[in-house]
Amino acid sequence: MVLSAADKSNVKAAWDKVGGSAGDYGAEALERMFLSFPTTKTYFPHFDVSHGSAQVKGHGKKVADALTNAVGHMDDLPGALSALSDLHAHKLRVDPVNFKLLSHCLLVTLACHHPSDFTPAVHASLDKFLATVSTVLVSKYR
Ligand code: HNI
Repeated sequence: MVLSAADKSNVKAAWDKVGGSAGDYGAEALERMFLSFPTTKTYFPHFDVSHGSAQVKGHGKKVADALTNAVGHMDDLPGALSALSDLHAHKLRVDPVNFKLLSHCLLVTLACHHPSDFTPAVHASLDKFLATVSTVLVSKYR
Protein backbone atom coordinates (compact mmCIF):
# COMPACT_ATOMS: atom_id res chain seq x y z
CA MET A 1 0.00 0.00 0.00
CA VAL A 2 1.31 3.43 -0.92
CA LEU A 3 0.26 6.66 0.71
CA SER A 4 -0.48 9.27 -1.95
CA ALA A 5 0.40 12.93 -1.54
CA ALA A 6 -3.28 13.57 -0.74
CA ASP A 7 -3.25 10.84 1.93
CA LYS A 8 -0.18 12.34 3.54
CA SER A 9 -1.68 15.82 3.65
CA ASN A 10 -4.99 14.48 5.02
CA VAL A 11 -3.16 12.57 7.75
CA LYS A 12 -0.98 15.55 8.68
CA ALA A 13 -3.98 17.87 8.84
CA ALA A 14 -5.99 15.43 10.95
CA TRP A 15 -3.11 14.81 13.35
CA ASP A 16 -2.43 18.56 13.66
CA LYS A 17 -6.02 19.00 14.84
CA VAL A 18 -5.50 16.33 17.47
CA GLY A 19 -2.63 18.37 18.86
CA GLY A 20 -2.19 18.09 22.62
CA SER A 21 -5.03 15.57 22.95
CA ALA A 22 -3.06 12.78 21.28
CA GLY A 23 -2.23 11.02 24.55
CA ASP A 24 -5.84 11.14 25.71
CA TYR A 25 -7.05 9.79 22.38
CA GLY A 26 -4.47 7.00 22.56
CA ALA A 27 -5.79 6.01 25.97
CA GLU A 28 -9.40 6.20 24.78
CA ALA A 29 -8.58 3.98 21.81
CA LEU A 30 -6.95 1.44 24.13
CA GLU A 31 -9.97 1.48 26.44
CA ARG A 32 -12.27 0.93 23.46
CA MET A 33 -10.06 -1.92 22.24
CA PHE A 34 -9.99 -3.66 25.63
CA LEU A 35 -13.80 -3.38 26.00
CA SER A 36 -14.82 -4.23 22.44
CA PHE A 37 -12.15 -6.86 21.77
CA PRO A 38 -11.41 -8.41 25.18
CA THR A 39 -8.86 -10.91 23.84
CA THR A 40 -6.50 -7.96 23.32
CA LYS A 41 -6.24 -7.74 27.12
CA THR A 42 -4.18 -10.95 27.14
CA TYR A 43 -1.15 -8.89 26.05
CA PHE A 44 -1.55 -6.63 29.08
CA PRO A 45 -1.96 -9.01 32.04
CA HIS A 46 0.19 -6.66 34.10
CA PHE A 47 -2.08 -3.66 33.42
CA ASP A 48 -5.01 -2.27 35.34
CA VAL A 49 -7.35 -1.87 32.34
CA SER A 50 -10.25 -0.28 34.25
CA HIS A 51 -11.65 3.10 33.19
CA GLY A 52 -9.29 5.92 34.13
CA SER A 53 -6.34 3.62 34.79
CA ALA A 54 -3.02 5.47 35.03
CA GLN A 55 -1.33 2.61 33.17
CA VAL A 56 -3.74 2.89 30.24
CA LYS A 57 -3.26 6.67 30.20
CA GLY A 58 0.51 6.25 30.21
CA HIS A 59 0.44 3.64 27.50
CA GLY A 60 -1.98 5.74 25.42
CA LYS A 61 0.58 8.53 25.49
CA LYS A 62 3.35 6.17 24.30
CA VAL A 63 1.24 4.88 21.41
CA ALA A 64 0.22 8.44 20.48
CA ASP A 65 3.83 9.67 20.58
CA ALA A 66 4.84 6.82 18.28
CA LEU A 67 2.07 7.82 15.88
CA THR A 68 3.16 11.47 16.03
CA ASN A 69 6.66 10.31 15.11
CA ALA A 70 5.21 8.23 12.26
CA VAL A 71 3.20 11.19 10.95
CA GLY A 72 6.46 13.12 10.85
CA HIS A 73 8.19 10.39 8.85
CA MET A 74 5.57 9.23 6.36
CA ASP A 75 8.25 8.98 3.66
CA ASP A 76 10.28 6.50 5.73
CA LEU A 77 7.97 4.58 8.03
CA PRO A 78 10.16 1.44 8.09
CA GLY A 79 13.11 3.51 9.30
CA ALA A 80 11.10 5.56 11.80
CA LEU A 81 9.43 2.48 13.28
CA SER A 82 12.31 0.02 13.11
CA ALA A 83 12.92 -0.31 16.86
CA LEU A 84 9.20 -0.53 17.58
CA SER A 85 8.86 -3.19 14.90
CA ASP A 86 11.57 -5.30 16.56
CA LEU A 87 9.84 -4.92 19.91
CA HIS A 88 6.37 -5.97 18.71
CA ALA A 89 7.58 -8.88 16.63
CA HIS A 90 10.40 -10.37 18.65
CA LYS A 91 9.69 -9.45 22.24
CA LEU A 92 5.95 -8.80 22.54
CA ARG A 93 4.88 -11.25 19.79
CA VAL A 94 1.59 -9.50 19.22
CA ASP A 95 -0.53 -11.40 16.70
CA PRO A 96 -0.97 -9.21 13.60
CA VAL A 97 -4.79 -9.39 13.74
CA ASN A 98 -4.69 -7.15 16.79
CA PHE A 99 -3.30 -4.22 14.83
CA LYS A 100 -6.52 -4.01 12.83
CA LEU A 101 -8.47 -3.88 16.08
CA LEU A 102 -6.42 -1.05 17.56
CA SER A 103 -6.46 0.83 14.25
CA HIS A 104 -10.25 0.55 14.17
CA CYS A 105 -10.49 1.92 17.71
CA LEU A 106 -8.15 4.79 16.85
CA LEU A 107 -10.38 5.69 13.89
CA VAL A 108 -13.53 5.56 16.02
CA THR A 109 -11.89 7.79 18.63
CA LEU A 110 -10.85 10.35 16.01
CA ALA A 111 -14.32 10.30 14.43
CA CYS A 112 -15.97 10.91 17.81
CA HIS A 113 -13.80 13.88 18.67
CA HIS A 114 -13.61 15.48 15.23
CA PRO A 115 -16.86 14.55 13.47
CA SER A 116 -16.87 17.37 10.96
CA ASP A 117 -13.23 16.80 9.94
CA PHE A 118 -13.76 13.06 9.58
CA THR A 119 -14.87 13.11 5.96
CA PRO A 120 -14.90 9.88 3.94
CA ALA A 121 -11.65 10.96 2.25
CA VAL A 122 -9.92 11.71 5.56
CA HIS A 123 -11.24 8.44 6.97
CA ALA A 124 -9.76 6.54 4.03
CA SER A 125 -6.38 8.29 4.33
CA LEU A 126 -6.17 7.66 8.09
CA ASP A 127 -7.11 4.03 7.52
CA LYS A 128 -4.34 3.67 4.93
CA PHE A 129 -1.85 5.36 7.25
CA LEU A 130 -2.70 3.08 10.19
CA ALA A 131 -2.63 0.02 7.94
CA THR A 132 0.82 1.04 6.71
CA VAL A 133 2.10 1.62 10.25
CA SER A 134 0.66 -1.79 11.23
CA THR A 135 2.32 -3.49 8.27
CA VAL A 136 5.67 -2.08 9.36
CA LEU A 137 5.14 -3.11 12.99
CA VAL A 138 4.41 -6.73 11.98
CA SER A 139 7.03 -6.87 9.21
CA LYS A 140 9.74 -8.62 11.23
CA TYR A 141 7.78 -11.72 12.20
CA ARG A 142 9.30 -13.85 9.46
NI1 HNI B 1 2.22 -1.60 21.17
C1 HNI B 1 4.41 -1.32 23.81
C2 HNI B 1 3.22 1.50 19.99
C3 HNI B 1 -0.02 -1.83 18.56
C4 HNI B 1 0.83 -4.41 22.61
N1 HNI B 1 3.56 -0.18 21.78
C5 HNI B 1 4.37 -0.27 22.90
C6 HNI B 1 5.16 0.94 23.01
C7 HNI B 1 4.81 1.74 21.94
C8 HNI B 1 3.81 1.02 21.17
C9 HNI B 1 5.37 3.12 21.59
C10 HNI B 1 6.18 1.27 24.10
C11 HNI B 1 7.53 0.84 23.59
C12 HNI B 1 8.62 1.06 24.59
O1 HNI B 1 8.33 1.06 25.80
O2 HNI B 1 9.77 1.19 24.16
N2 HNI B 1 1.71 -0.40 19.57
C13 HNI B 1 2.26 0.82 19.25
C14 HNI B 1 1.66 1.31 18.02
C15 HNI B 1 0.75 0.37 17.62
C16 HNI B 1 0.78 -0.71 18.61
C17 HNI B 1 2.03 2.62 17.36
C18 HNI B 1 -0.15 0.35 16.44
C19 HNI B 1 -0.65 1.42 15.88
N3 HNI B 1 0.71 -2.89 20.65
C20 HNI B 1 -0.10 -2.80 19.57
C21 HNI B 1 -1.10 -3.85 19.61
C22 HNI B 1 -0.89 -4.57 20.76
C23 HNI B 1 0.27 -3.97 21.41
C24 HNI B 1 -2.15 -4.06 18.55
C25 HNI B 1 -1.63 -5.75 21.30
C26 HNI B 1 -2.96 -5.84 21.28
N4 HNI B 1 2.57 -2.68 22.88
C27 HNI B 1 1.86 -3.80 23.28
C28 HNI B 1 2.38 -4.23 24.57
C29 HNI B 1 3.40 -3.34 24.93
C30 HNI B 1 3.51 -2.38 23.83
C31 HNI B 1 1.89 -5.45 25.35
C32 HNI B 1 4.25 -3.35 26.20
C33 HNI B 1 3.43 -2.63 27.28
C34 HNI B 1 4.13 -2.49 28.60
O3 HNI B 1 4.42 -1.35 29.00
O4 HNI B 1 4.40 -3.51 29.24
